[in-house]
Amino acid sequence: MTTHTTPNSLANLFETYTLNDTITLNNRFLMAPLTRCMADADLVPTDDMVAYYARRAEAGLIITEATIIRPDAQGYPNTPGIFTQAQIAGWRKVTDAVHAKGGKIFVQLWHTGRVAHPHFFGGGDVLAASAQKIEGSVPRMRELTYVTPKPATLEDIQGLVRDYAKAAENAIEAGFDGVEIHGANGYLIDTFLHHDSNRRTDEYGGTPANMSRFALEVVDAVVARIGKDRTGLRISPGAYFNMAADSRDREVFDYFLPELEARDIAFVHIGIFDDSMEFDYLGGRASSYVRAHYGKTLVGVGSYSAETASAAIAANKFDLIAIGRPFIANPDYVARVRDGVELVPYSDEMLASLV
Ligand code: FNR
Ligand code: 8K6
Repeated sequence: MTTHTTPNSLANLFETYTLNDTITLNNRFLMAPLTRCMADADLVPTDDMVAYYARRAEAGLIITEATIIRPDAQGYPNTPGIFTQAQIAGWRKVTDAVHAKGGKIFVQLWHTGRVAHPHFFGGGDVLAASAQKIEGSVPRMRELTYVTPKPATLEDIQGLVRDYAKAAENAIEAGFDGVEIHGANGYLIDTFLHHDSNRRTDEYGGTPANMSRFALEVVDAVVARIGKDRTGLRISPGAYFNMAADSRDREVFDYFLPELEARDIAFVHIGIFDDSMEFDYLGGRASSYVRAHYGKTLVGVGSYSAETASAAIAANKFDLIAIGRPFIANPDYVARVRDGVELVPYSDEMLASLV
């Protein structure tokens, strides 16, 4: 039998990391949020999902698949929710199973904004910053073409902020260690942060401070409800998914990042698929741009291997690494890296079942 050992060069990934006074992680690996569309018809996590997350409990922190905060947040089939008692009870089984194995788990709080589809919530408005629709249709349900969203009114905005805070409270009731607010990838919060999707002329549009207002209100409301130590945020300063780039977005994030830093939340996490992607208006990679403008815990992600992540952390490019597709292919990803065992390569066909 071959004995495997962790290559010395990867040792930094296995150091503990103190996020804050409340939470210390066993290692530097996050399981990235990964939508799997496997919740039941009531958007309740299933027993298969309990087992799926428990198998990955060795990650320093699991971020769950994006989880909707209320019915009109839904844009994909069978994505779990966290707004009914049955959903909270379903998630309680997941958090208990992960905690029993010594793991930690945050839920990713999601409203898909203009990527929502009325099919999933019995008709009604799709809310976003402005009436700028995206082209295309729902994955796996191509007959559902995206619709023109309704610009959220001031009353809608207040209701949304309340519902993010309520979802965070539900997350604590479900046993989560905290929440990651999904502010990335072109979904609701991100529609306020980019010029492509935000054409407002009121106090939520037009200037960097106004365009940052909704995101900061959500962060503040969640922090007020569950505490800053239990609140993380994912952002995409570089538009790459469900969004067109606009060089003026740079000024928005130049304003937004120091505001976030002052709030001292648990971490900021980049939303991107490949961190080697460069954005002219950010002067390079999204992660390098955020590192230069945000001085607290930063989670990198996007086509990293353990080797490239370890080198990036050693070079102080970010503090923690989130691993997505390799974690789908290898439930025991952390053990394999630690023991120097070869990884199973990811393929899209693996999305058909929860392993
Ligand atoms: C994702 N990603 C993602 N991101 C997010 O913020 N919330 C989500 O629910 C999902 N869902 C999701 C599903 C699937 C099938 C994939 C492949 C990706 C993005 C993910 O968190 C990560 O940023 C990318 O996968 C890049 O990391 P890797 O896979 O290169 O390690
Ligand atoms: C029905 C599946 C729903 C998945 C939802 C969100 C994540 C989608 C991930 C699929 C991969 C898409 C890659 C797009 C990257 C764009 C990079 C320019």
